[in-house]
Amino acid sequence: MMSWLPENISIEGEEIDFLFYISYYLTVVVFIGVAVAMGYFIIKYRAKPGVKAKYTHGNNVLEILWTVIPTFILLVFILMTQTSWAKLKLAIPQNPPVRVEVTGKQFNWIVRYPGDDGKFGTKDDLVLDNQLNVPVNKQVFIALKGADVIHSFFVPQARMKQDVVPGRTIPLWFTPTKVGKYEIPCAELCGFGHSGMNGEFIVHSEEDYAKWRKKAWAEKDK
Ligand SMILES: [Cu+2]
Repeated sequence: MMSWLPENISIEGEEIDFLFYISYYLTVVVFIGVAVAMGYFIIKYRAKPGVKAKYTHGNNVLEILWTVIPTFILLVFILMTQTSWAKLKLAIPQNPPVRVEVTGKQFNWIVRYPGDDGKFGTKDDLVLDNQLNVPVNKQVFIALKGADVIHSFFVPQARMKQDVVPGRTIPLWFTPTKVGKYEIPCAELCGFGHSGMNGEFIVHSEEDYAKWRKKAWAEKDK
């Protein structure tokens, strides 16, 4: 399928792309159909000398049709989207291999990694500004928190976007499949520094991830 989006780099993103493209192409078809029909009627029924326009009170059959058809399409979309929604938003993985805590704060993403004990809030936690390091092909679970106002955590390539709300911890999870460096722009206007609020999402190979962990914790203990 022709792609207009940057390459997807997550397993879960494939489903989202699929849904996106269905609604996108359907919209394109309807848009072209409407534009062509409108052009045709504009020319066909243009003002002609001696021809008076017919006044119409409406057409019940048409009214019902253009209510029922879009309703039907919308219902099909809801049903199709529902499985993905339920999977991503309700079936939260219980034992994800990678866990991090990301806090949106004017105007940074504060990333907290648990140390080898796997627990947050202990002495061996590592805290980095604007840098989320993960290994490739592993489920990544992010607990999203907000320190001040509403932000939105966005990794366009992974097709993941989630509002960050102060006072709440919101789960987000996905499985990156491609090694590389990507961006985490804030996608919710959050103040004067919003445009510069941008983190790095770094997907390492398994080997590089182990190396990164070793180095990062060694530097932290210095
Ligand atoms: Cu922002």
